Amino acid sequence: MPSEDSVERSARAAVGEAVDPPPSFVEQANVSDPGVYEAFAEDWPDCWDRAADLLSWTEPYDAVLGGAGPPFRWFDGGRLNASYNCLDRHVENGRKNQVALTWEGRLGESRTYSYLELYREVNEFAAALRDIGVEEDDVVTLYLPMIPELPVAMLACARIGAPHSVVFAGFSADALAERMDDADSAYLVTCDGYYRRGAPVHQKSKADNAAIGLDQDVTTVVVDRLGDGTPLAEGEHDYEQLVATHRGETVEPVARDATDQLFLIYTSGTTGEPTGVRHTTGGYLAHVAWTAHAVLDIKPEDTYWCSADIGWITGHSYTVYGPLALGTTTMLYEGTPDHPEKDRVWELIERNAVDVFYTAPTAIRAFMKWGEKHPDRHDLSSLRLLGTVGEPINPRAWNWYRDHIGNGECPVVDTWWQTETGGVMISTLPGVDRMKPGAAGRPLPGIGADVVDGEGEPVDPGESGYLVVTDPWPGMPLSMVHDEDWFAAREPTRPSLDDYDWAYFTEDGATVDEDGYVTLLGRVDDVLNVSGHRFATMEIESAVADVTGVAEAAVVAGPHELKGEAVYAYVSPAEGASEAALREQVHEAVESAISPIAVPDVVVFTPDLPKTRSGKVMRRLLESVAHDEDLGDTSALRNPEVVGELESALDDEE
Ligand code: 6R9
Repeated sequence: MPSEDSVERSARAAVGEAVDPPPSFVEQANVSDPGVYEAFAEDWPDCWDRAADLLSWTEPYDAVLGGAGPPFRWFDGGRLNASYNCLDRHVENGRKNQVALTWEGRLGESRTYSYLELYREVNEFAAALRDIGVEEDDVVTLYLPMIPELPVAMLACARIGAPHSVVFAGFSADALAERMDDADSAYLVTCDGYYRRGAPVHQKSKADNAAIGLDQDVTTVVVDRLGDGTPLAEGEHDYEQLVATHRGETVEPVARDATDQLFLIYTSGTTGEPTGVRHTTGGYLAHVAWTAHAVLDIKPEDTYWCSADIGWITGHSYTVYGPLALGTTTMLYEGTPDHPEKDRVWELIERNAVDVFYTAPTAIRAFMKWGEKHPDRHDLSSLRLLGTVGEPINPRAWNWYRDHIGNGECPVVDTWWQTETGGVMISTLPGVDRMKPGAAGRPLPGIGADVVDGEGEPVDPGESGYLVVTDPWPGMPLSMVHDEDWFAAREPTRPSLDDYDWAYFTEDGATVDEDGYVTLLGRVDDVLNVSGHRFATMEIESAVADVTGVAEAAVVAGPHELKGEAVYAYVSPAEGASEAALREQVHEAVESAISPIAVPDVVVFTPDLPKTRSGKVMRRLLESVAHDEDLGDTSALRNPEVVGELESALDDEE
């Protein structure tokens, strides 16, 4: 297990000098009362009424928190509809002409939807989905790039109570098939193709390949993204035509129980198999609306941009549901940050007068590398708040972001959370707290979290340990697909949490300082975080090991200046296999089994993998080799001679 080592390895993370939020920000902040932490603590769990109050309920709930143990039932007895909350109520409140969605397309196109326009298209597509047979609780898979039809389809599903399962567009046919099979999803919305860095990606043929291996018959809707009219097979539907057929129709939003599933999203867990996390309608929506309000300080009149792809949880919570529930203008960008020029992001912020920008450390590190001349060319004075998510951010990048993008005046929120948590759990409140570059902050009001040692005892300030969540939170999932007892099952893994009535182990290492600020140290399980995207080492490893000519393979995380972590594949080739050809095949295999993002950065060939006497591959050692660290005692190895070969093979590689 790499656990303790990886905690130690990253324990070098330093925290920079604390900074106060500027008074001008505090004055206008959605939440600026320092008493908010105490107020929540005194009134837990009823404090979460404040989050629920940001929503419109068809039926009020009987209890803020129901259930004495997992599954907890947040806002039990309440009924609501997420699409009503994101659309209808803003239209009804005289805000129909405000822009809900502004889209910047890859080919330089742009489109905006007012709340009324978005409401109409969502209604029409909801009617269309019903027409092709989708019923309440049917899972609809959405396999689309960053185009407006993606949030439209999500909200249309939400309207009729059909959980969506968004599969990141960059995932392969195999990955799509695996997720559709697991979710038993018989409906798919995809597109003909799209351009990535000028090259066409044939999305529809990936979708077709996925469907071949599935037991269920799949009904497919295709968006004509390339604009060249895709020929459709029997039983396939064209998005435009479907919507046109239902022009002007409205669909009554289905009242869902607060604990009914809003959507399903797959993430990489320790097991190596993608796990489907089911998020609820009431708790999830309340959590993301509240955190979008309190942490991201979103106001209805803002233009807000979260650069994450909707294929990941961040895009679900903070591009779609949180901002639209609050009635703001949310921006969607289809392109890449360096195309056509490396100032693309800043040009978009200037042109759209973006107020709040939320991105990932991996992007910030790339911006730093490209240099401040790019942001300096643009007027970024519309920005009021900056946020980051997905990985630890080092103080240097944090300060660069604040100085060069925020002109030293915008607070920066470093928000820690996970697919499993649904929304932000640890961050500073920008209108209340001092910021410490490199530390995410305290658990938010109403959130219980501790850093504990292996025995489950809270560690002393400055010591590293495991981050655990000690109280239920509204955005918690009801369950994982096929694993109803997921929370219970995760409890005893590591560390020991026997002393807690209930706790959730996040699989992250962390330290905490004397003010309760948490600094994250990275995953302690076998999950890689490449540019903020989660992959299980086992997932990648099995794709590599499947290549003919690979005798044995192991995949570990290595360092990467921009991506945070790099994928290192150690391959022992079969007799007579050509290394050059194998390297190519390994790249292709991972790209087709998972995604181009997961393709190994480094492939090291070695005659043998280092093994313990019981024959287990010593991953810890492979990680240390990748990090160019002292290897410590290798005497427990069955084949210690392989170590020197590995090091020199890696030197050649680099
Ligand atoms: C939202 C999201 C979750 C994992 C998480 C942790 C890492 C996320 C972080 C952070 C340090 C932050 N992580 N935010 N690490 N500081 N502010 O990213 O969800 O894709 O499920 O990843 O990402 O390791 O456990 P997800």
